[in-house]
Amino acid sequence: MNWGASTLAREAMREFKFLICGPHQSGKTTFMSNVVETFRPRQDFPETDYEPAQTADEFGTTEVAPGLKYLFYSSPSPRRFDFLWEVYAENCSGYVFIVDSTQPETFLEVRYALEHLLNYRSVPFIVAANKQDLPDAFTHDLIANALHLDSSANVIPCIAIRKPSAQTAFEVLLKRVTI
Ligand SMILES: Nc1nc2c(ncn2[C@@H]2O[C@H](COP(=O)(O)OP(=O)(O)O)[C@@H](O)[C@H]2O)c(=O)[nH]1
Ligand SMILES: [Mg+2]
Repeated sequence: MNWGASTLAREAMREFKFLICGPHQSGKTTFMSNVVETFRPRQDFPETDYEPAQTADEFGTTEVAPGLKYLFYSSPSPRRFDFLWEVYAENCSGYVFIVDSTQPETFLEVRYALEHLLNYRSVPFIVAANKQDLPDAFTHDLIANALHLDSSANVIPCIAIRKPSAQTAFEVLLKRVTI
């Protein structure tokens, strides 16, 4: 085996990691599956007592061009997972926080994850104010306020069930990342 050649091949491939974080049912799976090429759904453990929502989440990849790849990891946002965020945040180029805009009781959870992650490692981020198609959705401005963000520029109205909407939100993040 030619170890030197395989190391060179790895170096030639530039990979950028993105973390998708948000409360249970906020739309992480939907968002990720609409922005990636290959999607590996969450592996559940039917033989154990694990509740599906408590297992590690999905992984996805997109090969943008030969030699350029995006990797996507997703993690639930309750505080008990903060050890996971830090693992995923390592070498991460950007964060996507998904908020269910119809669930104000989850905004505090998102605010904690956002502050914790940015404090741990400050990289470009967006908040996808998801489910804007539903009549009781809070506006992205109100969500920016609830998350104590100085400006609503990073809070993108989103309907993740519509592929172009998820992709547009992700492109806003990509523009802020140095690739
Ligand atoms: N109406 C609406 N439903 C959505 C949207 N995004 C996700 N959902 C639904 O919300 C539920 C939870 O989404 P999912 O992606 O599984 O959330 P996760 O737990 O964060 O991975 C599913 O039934 C989705 O179809 C959206 O933009 N609008
Ligand atoms: Mg999911």
